[in-house]
Amino acid sequence: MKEKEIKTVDIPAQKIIEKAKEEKIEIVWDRFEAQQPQCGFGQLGICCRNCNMGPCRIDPFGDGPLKGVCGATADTIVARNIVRMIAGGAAAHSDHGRDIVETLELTAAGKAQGYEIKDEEKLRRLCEEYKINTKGKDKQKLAKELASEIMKEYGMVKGEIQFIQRAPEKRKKLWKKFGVLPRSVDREIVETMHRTHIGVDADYVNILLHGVRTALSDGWGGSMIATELSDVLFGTPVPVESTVNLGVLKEDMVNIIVHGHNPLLSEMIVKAASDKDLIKLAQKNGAKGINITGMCCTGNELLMRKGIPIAGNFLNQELAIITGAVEAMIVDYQCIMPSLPDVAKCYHTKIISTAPKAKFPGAEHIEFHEHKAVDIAKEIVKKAVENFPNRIPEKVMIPGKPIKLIAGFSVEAILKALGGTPQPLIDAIVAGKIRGAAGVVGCNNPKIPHDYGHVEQVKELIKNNILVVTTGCNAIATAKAGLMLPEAADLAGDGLKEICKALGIPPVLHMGSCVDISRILVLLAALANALKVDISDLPVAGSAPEWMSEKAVSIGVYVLSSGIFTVLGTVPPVLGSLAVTTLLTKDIEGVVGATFAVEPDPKKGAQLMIDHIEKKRKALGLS
Ligand code: SF4
Ligand code: MSK
Repeated sequence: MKEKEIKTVDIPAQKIIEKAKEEKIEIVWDRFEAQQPQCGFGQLGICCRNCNMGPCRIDPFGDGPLKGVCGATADTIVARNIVRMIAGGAAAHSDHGRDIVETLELTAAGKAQGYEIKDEEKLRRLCEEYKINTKGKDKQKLAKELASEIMKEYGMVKGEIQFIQRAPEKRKKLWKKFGVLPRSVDREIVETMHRTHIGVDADYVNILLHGVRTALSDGWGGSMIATELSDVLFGTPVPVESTVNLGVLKEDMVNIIVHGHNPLLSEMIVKAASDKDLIKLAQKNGAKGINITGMCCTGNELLMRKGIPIAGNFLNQELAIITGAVEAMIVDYQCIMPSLPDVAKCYHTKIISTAPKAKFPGAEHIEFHEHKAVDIAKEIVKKAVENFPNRIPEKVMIPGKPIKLIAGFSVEAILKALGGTPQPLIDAIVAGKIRGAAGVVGCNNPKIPHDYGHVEQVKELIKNNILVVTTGCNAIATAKAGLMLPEAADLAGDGLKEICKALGIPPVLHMGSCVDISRILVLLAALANALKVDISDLPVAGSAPEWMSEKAVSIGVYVLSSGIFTVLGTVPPVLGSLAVTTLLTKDIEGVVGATFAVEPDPKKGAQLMIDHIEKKRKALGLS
């Protein structure tokens, strides 16, 4: 098929890839090609660098060594490697969450410039969950107490993390039975690093069970904290219209792209961009104004709450610079290619890093601090505005027109669209108009044509009357393909089409950034609780057609461990151990009630999800 042979199905991106070729700019696909053939030991997960007697590698054909110097087998090595990936991903999400908690604390103390508590109702609801007495207390006092309670979740000394209580009773009992209830966020990550040290845990089942516990501390812990407290600070998303693709850049404006994952600075950048003096300066410099756009999940955060247009997902980041129209790309952390400053050198674009924990050689660093967030944001926007006259008009190419979309489907917004309860959704599922729901999420990966896996799989699902909820790079990919418009219901099967038209919603609902997969967990827990069943009984499935990051590994494992069958579009590095592969794709069903499947073909992957959903419907006695 033609799509499989090209680098991307994103048409504006194709034009910029051509431009990169003409201008001899090295981009991600060139480096991917230069890496071929990639290391077979690494692909199978059977190399170990956990101590200096190594590195060791296991011969997958059985002709060479079957054990590392210490005696570790392929099973041990593969299990250790994959849980270290989980720990990396859980750490990234959860540390992001911790940054939000700290800002909430500073906001409560009046020490965070420009921040306020936007969603007091959610703040009060969360306080009640944490058993904080809310009577007679103002939002400042409550925010202080909540931040202090939530901060304890990171290194708690007793009990389990609070949000785990949101899961259905059956699920909690199961997690307890298998000893995987997460005790605190940091503890599980630290214990993963301990267990995988030379000479500690060598039992692959025991190691993987701890991987489950670590991933749960992310999904029902760090990520959920990041989502909930971002809503408290910046507002809970409601449906909002916007636009997407590289065409959101404007030829006559100062273009600023905010990229990464954390909304703390980018929210302030949006504020700073409406500063009258900065707009005047932009006009003085020959631009009509200042155009803020997003990239990856920082983009998703701003899109969800403010309707800020989004320029693209993970594999669009270098291409955005190659348009020649970007005055500054402001980055925080996660999924930021270290190649950006090299690409930017060929244009006038400034790459500005802002997080003390994420610096990039060749980028300018302007450190972000909450106590003078607005001042810093203005300083950064000013740099971009002053850079506009340096733009080289002959190098500018904005490829095509943006696509419209509707985003902003928080759990609260979905329930509101349904009239306040999940019952209409349940009724539609029971009646068979909607066969079930699928969460399709995750990154881009040059191993798969950019966006092809996402778009084809989602189209196939909605065609078969499966409602799709999405976050992260899948959300951006499907939006670019026009699937986030109510009109896209015409591509859905008759039942889903009827429901979408009645509610005026698209068949693909944008639920936010990567940490917002926690919203999907909350929604599923609400559905399972309403039906008095476990999440694993619901006609739902998950998928990550183009995943690449460690965060995606953690997500995959907490989604699976929450009882959701999950299809992966790229192969995780576990095939070097038959035991680990069998456990993850088969035997784990007996533990968490779900398995992983690996299917690079997105349509076949969709079929696996559809079959699973139909199996679950049958088990529930639905037609
Ligand atoms: Fe080799 Fe064992 Fe050291 Fe790993 S921990 S590098 S397998 S000796
Ligand atoms: S941005 S983690 S590439 S989804 Fe959240 Fe996209 Fe994956 Fe990053």
